[in-house]
Amino acid sequence: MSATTTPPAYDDNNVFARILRGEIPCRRVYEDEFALAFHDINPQAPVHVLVIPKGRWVSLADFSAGASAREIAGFWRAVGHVARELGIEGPGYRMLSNVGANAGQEVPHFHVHLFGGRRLGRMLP
Ligand code: IU
Repeated sequence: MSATTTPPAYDDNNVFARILRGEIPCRRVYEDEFALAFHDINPQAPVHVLVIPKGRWVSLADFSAGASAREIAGFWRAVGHVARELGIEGPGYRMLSNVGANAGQEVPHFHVHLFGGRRLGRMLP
C-alpha cells in the first residue's frame, strides 16, 4: 500500500459547509440532527440527491473514524430513509461516494449521491 498524498484538512468554506450554515440555498429533501439531503444542482438522473453528514468530515474514513456511533448510525439511517421517501427504493437506485483526487471528489465534505428514476447504465471503472 502506498500513500502518496496526505488527505486534505477540512475546509470550513467548502460549499456544503456553507449550505449547512444556511449561507447558500439548496433544494432540501430531508434534514435531521445527523444529515441533510438536497437535490444535486447538476442532476445526472431524474432523481439525483446528495446526503451529507452534519459533521466536518472530508471522507468516509474521516467520518467512520471520527464520528460517534450515534452520528454514523444516524447518517446511514437518514440515507436509507431518503431513498425510501424519494420513491426509488422499489424500482432501484444507485448510491455512490467519490473520495479524493482519483475519484474526482469536487466538494471536500463527505457525501453520498443517490441516483434513480430511470434505468441506470453500468458505472464501474
Ligand atoms: P463529487 O462527488 O464531489 O464530485 O460531487 C459533488 C456534487 O455536488 C456534484 O454532483 C455537483 O453537481 C454538486 N453540487 C451541488 O449540488 N451544489 C453546489 O453548489 C455544488 C456542487 I459547487
